[in-house]
Amino acid sequence: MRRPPIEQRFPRPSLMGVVNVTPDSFSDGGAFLEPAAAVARARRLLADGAAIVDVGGESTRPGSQGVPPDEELRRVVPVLEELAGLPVSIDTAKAEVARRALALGVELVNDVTALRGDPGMLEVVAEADAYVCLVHMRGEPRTMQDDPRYADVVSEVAAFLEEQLAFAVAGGVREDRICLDPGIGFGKTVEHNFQLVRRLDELVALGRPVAVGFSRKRSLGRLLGDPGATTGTVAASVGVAVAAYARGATVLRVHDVREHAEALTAARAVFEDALP
Ligand code: HH2
Repeated sequence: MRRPPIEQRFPRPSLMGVVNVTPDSFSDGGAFLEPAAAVARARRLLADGAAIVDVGGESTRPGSQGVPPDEELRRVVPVLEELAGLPVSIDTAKAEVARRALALGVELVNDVTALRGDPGMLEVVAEADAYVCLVHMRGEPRTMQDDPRYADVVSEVAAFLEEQLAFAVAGGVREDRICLDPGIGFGKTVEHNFQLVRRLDELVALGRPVAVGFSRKRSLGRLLGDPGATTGTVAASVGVAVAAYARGATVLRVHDVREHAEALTAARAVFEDALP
């Protein structure tokens, strides 16, 4: 089966709904660890308007230690089996997990290490002709929030994503399978995160669709005045998603799909004269 270019598969704006099959994700850890709960969540998010649901079996929250491949597989495989035939992506940095997921019909690999985490990942993605999301992360989850510094966060993230895009294409991934993501919260301060959305046009200029995942992240809670916040509100998430869309984002990775779908339908009617 030949896939259409990613721009066709995900028109602007498209929603990626988050399904964390983990005990410890930062905003919903443990809520969907049972396969039946995760499957029900995924179906709900698709019914609410998600273009795809992103199933993940390992938390990448700041401080997270990671899990071995067999534990990650044990969490996600029963969920992917139940969701066969529906639009699903796999949130993993492990080639073995991606391979199993693609064999079960997943169409996109969402790799927060942008193909650097596992030397086998590039080949797995290329061979399956899968869509792939390349995400910027400074360091690794265990340490990434230890005083992150950049001379200019936007140009450094852009240079990194351009390099990983070239690496993927050189390794046999078609360019029109690839989207790029600045990795909100992955080794960034509150100011870095907002600057990346403010200057998102500099990432859009790389010529690939841009995904943004700001949903419920702690920078939103901190922005609203709680210096110890570990999550952000749904309303703040929706606000930043609309702003990211206005700055050129194509895919918004979110936990609360219905609220984002309503807000983005209204925003799109303004920006693109797109009445349903
Ligand atoms: N953020 C998280 C996980 N995967 N993928 C992309 N492309 N972009 C992101 O910003 C992104 C991501 C972290 O959020 P979440 O999955 O809700 O939490 P956890 O990693 O704790 O499971």
